[in-house]
Formats: sequence, structure tokens, C-alpha cells
Amino acid sequence: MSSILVSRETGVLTITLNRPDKLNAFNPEMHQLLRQALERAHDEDAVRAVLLTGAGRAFCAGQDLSERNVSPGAAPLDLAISLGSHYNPLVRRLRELPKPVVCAVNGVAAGAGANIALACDLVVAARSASFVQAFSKIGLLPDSGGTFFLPRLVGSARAMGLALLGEKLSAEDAAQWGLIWKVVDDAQLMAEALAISQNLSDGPTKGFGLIKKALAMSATNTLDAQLDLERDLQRQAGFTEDYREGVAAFKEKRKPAFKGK
Ligand code: T3D
Repeated sequence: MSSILVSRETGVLTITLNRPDKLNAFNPEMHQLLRQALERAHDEDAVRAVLLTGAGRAFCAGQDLSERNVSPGAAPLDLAISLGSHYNPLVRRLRELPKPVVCAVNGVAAGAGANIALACDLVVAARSASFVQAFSKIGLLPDSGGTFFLPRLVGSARAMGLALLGEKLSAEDAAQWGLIWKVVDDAQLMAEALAISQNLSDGPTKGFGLIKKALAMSATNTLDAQLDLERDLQRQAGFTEDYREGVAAFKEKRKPAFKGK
């Protein structure tokens, strides 16, 4: 059984983390297959939105700790190698993918699993799901962008509490705190996440890519720099076929037929 399942329905590429007996914890094979799936999402024009979810009762428990030999006498582990070769490229790929990525958090999202969910563009969680910055329980700090995303999403007081205490945050609280887009009943999760993904896949893909870029840059830009960036990106957006179609459809009072071009 592959540790990553990939399927495409119209413009949506669904990627499922598939190590349910390990709560979909990451091992090198899962990293490699996920990387390949995201490369496909990047390269295939027919893919216009990505939906990421997990199989079984968890979304992802972060790094598979059974792969870490910490027995007395074992050589010290250089975790920078793991972050540099696996987790950091994954987060960069998700953020830089010029297409929207929806994450359907079907259960617990812990450690890097929580922060990979937060690296996606829209997070929809099942009511029974939870988010755990489990790192501090094993002497680590939040990685996979956690120290970047958390304070920006929920403010520094809540970010610090989540990171230091490593307690489970319910999906309801995550939505209320602004950590995620929305929470839905468990039975509705996949239908809702798929509907959002399909809606996005019918949208102006190039414009969506520019929205991702502009919001990412706003984290560090001054207002002046951001205004200049908006001017430059809007120039690109205005040159797309989808912009022409959007305006034409508005004038003709019909639904636009965007092509992602
Ligand atoms: O090393 C590097 O590359 C550095 C990068 C690190 C990135 C990270 O993600 S570090 C953080 C790693 N993750 C964790 O510390 C989370 C550990 N897991 C938990 O805290 C809890 O299991 C959960 C909160 C995720 C779920 O709790 P619960 O009560 O629902 O389930 P459970 O009973 O704790 O776990 C169920 C099984 O899954 C259990 O196995 P067993 O006893 O039934 O055989 C448990 O050991 C296993 N499991 C859960 N998480 C992991 C795991 N096995 C391996 N690795 C895991 N991360």
C-alpha cells in the first residue's frame, strides 16, 4: 500500500497521506511521494487546485518517531538534515505552488503535521479534529513554519501558549482563534473540502497564484513595497485571459468560464 494516494477529479488533485496505522506520520518514503505528487500538481496544467487530507483517524502525527534511534550510545541525530532535506522543501513547495491548496484536516494534526496543514491556503477541519504543537513534549521547537505561521495567525500570546504547552487545540477553537478557515461536521468534511477545491479549480488560476504571492510577501514588506508589488502583480493579472473573461462575463451578466490562462 502506497503511503501517499493521488487521484484527480476534473481540476482537483487529491493527495491523501496514507499511513493510517502510524497516524500518517512522516517517513522518508512518504516525503518523497508527497514531493512527487506536488510536483505533478505544479507541472500539470489540468490540475488547478490541490486537496490534501489524511487516511484513517488522523491527519498527520508529524515525524515518525519510531524512525529516530535515541537509545543510549546511539549517534546524535542532526535534525537539521531532516528539516533541510524534507520538511522545509515541503513547506516551501506548498506556499510557492501557484495554485490553491485546500487542507481537509480529518483528525489530529500534530507536530509537523499541524504546521503542514497551516502551510496550506485554506484549512477546513472536521469538528472532531485537533491541532497539537507536540514538539515541546519531546524537547523540540515548532518547525515546518510553525514559528512563522502561529504568531501571524493567532497572535504571539496564543502562539507562545500553543508552542510551550503542546496541548491539543480543538478544531472549534482553532476556527474561533483564526488559525483555520472553518470547522464542519465530521460527516461533511470531505464533501465540503471537495466543493471548495472544485470551486477554486474552476477559478482564475493565475490570479489565485498572484494572490498567494502577494499575501506571502505582505508578511515582510512595508506598505510602500506592498503597494509596488500589487501594482506589478496586477499588471500580470490584467494580462491573463481569465481577467478578460471575468470582466466580459460581468458585463454580459453570465457566469465566467475561466480557463486558468
Ligand atoms: O525528527 C525530525 O525529522 C525532526 C522533525 C520533526 C517534526 C515533528 O513532527 S516532531 C513531532 C513529532 N510528533 C509528535 O511528537 C506527536 C506524537 N504523537 C502524539 O502526541 C499523539 O500520538 C497524538 C496527539 C498525535 C495522538 O494522540 P492519541 O492519544 O490520539 O493517539 P496515541 O495513542 O498517542 O497514538 C496512537 C498510535 O500512533 C500509537 O501507537 P501504538 O501504541 O498504538 O502502537 C502511537 O505510538 C503512534 N504514534 C502517534 N504519533 C506517532 C506515532 N508513531 C510514530 N510517530 C509518531 N509521531
